[in-house]
Amino acid sequence: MLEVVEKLKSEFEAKLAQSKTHEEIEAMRIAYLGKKGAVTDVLKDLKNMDAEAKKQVGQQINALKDEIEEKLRLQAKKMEEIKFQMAMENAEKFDFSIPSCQEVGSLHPVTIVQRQIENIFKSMGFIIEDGLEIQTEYNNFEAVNIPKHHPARDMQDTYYLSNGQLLKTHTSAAQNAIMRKYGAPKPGEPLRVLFPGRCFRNENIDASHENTFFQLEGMMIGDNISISNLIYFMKVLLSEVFERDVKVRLRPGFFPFVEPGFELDINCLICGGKGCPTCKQSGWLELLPCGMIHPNVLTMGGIDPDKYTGFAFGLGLTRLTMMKYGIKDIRVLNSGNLKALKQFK
Ligand code: FA5
Repeated sequence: MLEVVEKLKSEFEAKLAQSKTHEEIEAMRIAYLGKKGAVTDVLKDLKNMDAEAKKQVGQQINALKDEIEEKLRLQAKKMEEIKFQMAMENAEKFDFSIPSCQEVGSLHPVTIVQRQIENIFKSMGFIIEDGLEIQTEYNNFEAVNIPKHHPARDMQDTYYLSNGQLLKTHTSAAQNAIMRKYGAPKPGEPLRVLFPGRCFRNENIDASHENTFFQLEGMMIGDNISISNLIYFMKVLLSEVFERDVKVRLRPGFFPFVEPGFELDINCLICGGKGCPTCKQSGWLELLPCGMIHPNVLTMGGIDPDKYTGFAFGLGLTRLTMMKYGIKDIRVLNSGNLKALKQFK
């Protein structure tokens, strides 16, 4: 009987060496270990043996069963490894050291200028805040001293949402929340915040007006802030961005949230001040309105106007970008025309 077991074993090994597929392995499992398999058949013969032989042959057969199972398992594993190896050899070869993308993207010109200004102001102790695009009427208007029915609301044709909120018409909408967030400044440590953002107005679109455009607002509040601080920061801003002298003019401007208020216009860099469609033939472009924060606005922001003063400015960031790069028409900046936008690196 032991010879039969030995024969079975060598027969199995010969077949196993020939096997190449999972199907063949499965067929061998059935042929040897299945209900009607060769090993099972031998087990059936045990009942005719005496006790001693039963024990000896039984052990041999059980060992063979375990061995067959293990060898089938290892053979299946080996096949998987060979399959994987072959797949790897046939796979397309990549050189991972070659840069994957030949075309490198670029930042939008407005983002480039925004970051430049942020860096200038950060170096002067300003923190950057991110105002919400959807605002309440209170934040956009009331909190900056533009009560209901005030004529200034008509100057900023507003997109209202069905829930009564609105798309912010100017970055000044964040003033109140920022004042409340940081509170009254400590002596000698003025609050200095910069808050760029996208604004929306239901405008007639032309070369210098879009219905979606960027502003960049700055605010400084302390116990001794004056117009000369305001003028200093405006000068730094423009000379750093343009890296040369640019002609500007300061004239009185009316904004309910500042008193006094100013309009800072830039001499049109597209036509050199001669007059063109970008500056509507005037030679000047409104760029940087500013002023001393109105006491009402400070009060609504929780800051005592008898103790503190401050300035604010609301730079037309999209227009500044146009002037810096000589872009004649504001629509280019919202066009998604990659060919045009990629020039500004
Ligand atoms: C304001 O929005 C004020 N909140 C600015 C301000 C802040 C004044 C703090 C004082 C103190 P104005 O509506 O003028 O102001 O807009 C500011 C700038 O945004 C303009 O000078 C202009 O450069 C830009 N701007 C306004 N409307 C448009 C538009 N439709 N398209 C592109 N740029 C615009």
